[in-house]
Amino acid sequence: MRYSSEVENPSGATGCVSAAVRELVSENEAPVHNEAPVHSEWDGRLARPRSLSEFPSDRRDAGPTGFLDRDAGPTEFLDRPARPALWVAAVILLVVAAATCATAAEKSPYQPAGAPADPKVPARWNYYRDYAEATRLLEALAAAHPQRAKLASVGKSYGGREMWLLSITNFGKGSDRQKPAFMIAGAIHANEIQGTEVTLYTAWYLLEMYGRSPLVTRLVDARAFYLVPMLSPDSRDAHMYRPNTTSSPRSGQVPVDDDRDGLVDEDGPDDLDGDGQITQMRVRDPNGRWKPHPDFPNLLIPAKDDEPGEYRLLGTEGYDNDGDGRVNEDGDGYYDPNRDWPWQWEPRYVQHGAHRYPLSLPENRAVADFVLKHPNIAGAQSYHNSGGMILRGPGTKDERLDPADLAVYDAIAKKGQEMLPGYKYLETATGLYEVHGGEGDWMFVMRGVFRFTNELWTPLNFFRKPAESGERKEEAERFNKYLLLGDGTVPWKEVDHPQFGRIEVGGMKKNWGRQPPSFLLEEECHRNMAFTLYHADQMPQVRIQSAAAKRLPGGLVEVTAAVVNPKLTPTRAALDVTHHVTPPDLVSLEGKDLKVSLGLWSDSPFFQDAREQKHRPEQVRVPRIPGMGAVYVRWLVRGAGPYTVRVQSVKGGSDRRIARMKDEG
Ligand SMILES: [Ca+2]
Ligand SMILES: [Ca+2]
Ligand SMILES: [Ca+2]
Ligand SMILES: [Ca+2]
Ligand SMILES: [Zn+2]
Repeated sequence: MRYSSEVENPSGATGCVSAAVRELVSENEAPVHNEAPVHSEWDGRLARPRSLSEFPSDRRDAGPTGFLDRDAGPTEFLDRPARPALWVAAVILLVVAAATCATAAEKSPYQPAGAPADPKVPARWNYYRDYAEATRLLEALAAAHPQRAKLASVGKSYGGREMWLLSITNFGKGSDRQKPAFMIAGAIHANEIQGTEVTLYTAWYLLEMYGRSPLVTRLVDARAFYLVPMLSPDSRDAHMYRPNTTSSPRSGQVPVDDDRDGLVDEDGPDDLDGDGQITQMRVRDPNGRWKPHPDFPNLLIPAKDDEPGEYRLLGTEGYDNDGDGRVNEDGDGYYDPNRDWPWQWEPRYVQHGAHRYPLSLPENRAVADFVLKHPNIAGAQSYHNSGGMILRGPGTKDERLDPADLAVYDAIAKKGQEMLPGYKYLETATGLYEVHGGEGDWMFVMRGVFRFTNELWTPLNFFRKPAESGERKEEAERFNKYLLLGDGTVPWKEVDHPQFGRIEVGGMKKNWGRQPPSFLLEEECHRNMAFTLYHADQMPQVRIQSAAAKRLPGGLVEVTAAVVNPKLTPTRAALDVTHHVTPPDLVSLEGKDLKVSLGLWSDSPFFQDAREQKHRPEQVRVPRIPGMGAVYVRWLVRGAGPYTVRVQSVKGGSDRRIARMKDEG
């Protein structure tokens, strides 16, 4: 059984005593869990370690034990041996104070670089949370950081689980909808479980590092994060609590009649030895073509061409539940939730895994509706496993990216390759395989969102070097033997099979292979999070760099504004501009006593190739503000008085500047 890692206040105690309780609890991962989430009682006490100068002056001089320095002014009376009673009393008081409060007031924990040692919501990142526990962590984060996190559900899964969305931004500095937003979607393929942990870690890190890390603070102030850690929550629990392999279930739990026999999910894998693992079946057979590996006897390898074998492989653990002569032909699902999205969707006979029609799965529909209602999403990340890849679209070979959009993807992903050793930047269609109806293409092509899919976990991590070709399985066995101390496999053992008689089952356990073992999980979370924070920082952010008015002969005034986007990503992708996915950016001029008679914009400060906007010239529609670039807008107006220049971008945020005509002082 696992327990909640987020610590809550079990006794309602306050002050130094509960700080001590907290220390004990967080160290021991005590199985304490109340319904009430972590709340503000912790806030003051667990605030960031204060600098010395913030302590009251009398404590500032206290040594590590709480005794006062003899040379300091206030201690003078202690030097007088003539008042032993007072002296003793003072010592007793100080000892008591030290015993109760020393830990909290004077010993702030050593902070490692990276994540804080004293977070408001303690959490550890070397294990996997089930749905309920992930839910509790999200609730605890939202409760502990109410100014910066809101937990909501975008809908319910087929199995009735809430589809959690944690929105993170500094709500005191504007609502999430006014800011460029970055969305992270975890584990649409439920067996790819660490996608959820990376997303949860990102939430935890953004909230706990706010005020500690300048970058995190800036991002949480100026951007919004929409985090959906579990896109397939029903199957997450299925993977954990039902017998499975590392690769199952990829599908959600909506029943499907895979073999068209009129029954649904009637013959899945079966755990013949009852160990919770679905492994492999073998039978000793001189006509079989398999033999044990000489160094790793648990691993079967093909016998040499001229050599007799010892075993016959019988497939995945299980038997023929429905007596149709086939074993394990219709398990959980089956459909692929990442073939369900409305771009280049194809039916099952073209695209394996397609369900009934685009967004016919309730989980995807809920997420898609949320995305459609939030056009401020400018960047996105989804997490899958495995292999160590940073993937971008297109997912089908007949599509091409505009070179300008490709340049943006390349720039971000190349940084990602540095941050994620062993990860390769690839195009899905040509680098991995074709995907019709993938979530990523839908997000980019139909919502204009620059989005990556990371295939988490690279076997390079086994020994931090590429395996010799054809030696992947040996590498895994070596890693299992020396680093997992043998915990990663089920040794072959005999069982009685209803159809095959006396056979053996054994092989790899479900909890590694596609997902990292405990001691490498936190690193995977952190590195991938860092990549998304880089991407989120590079989302567009519009700024009015300058606004100036110049009086022309004849009573006209020329107002010129430079609107910049000092980030790598343009306010709209080239594809967005071409296909009118989102509205253009608006640069407007307002003033009580102004009448605008002409509006122009140009990519050049000299207004070469300027374009005029004839209809409503006071609000110039700019197709996009390029990444690391600027757009210049000019108006001819009649009148005087203060004026306001405003820029509004669907994906790039907004800015405004109030100015006066020069001669008005
Ligand atoms: Ca069936
Ligand atoms: Ca088993
Ligand atoms: Ca069957
Ligand atoms: Ca079966
Ligand atoms: Zn996947």
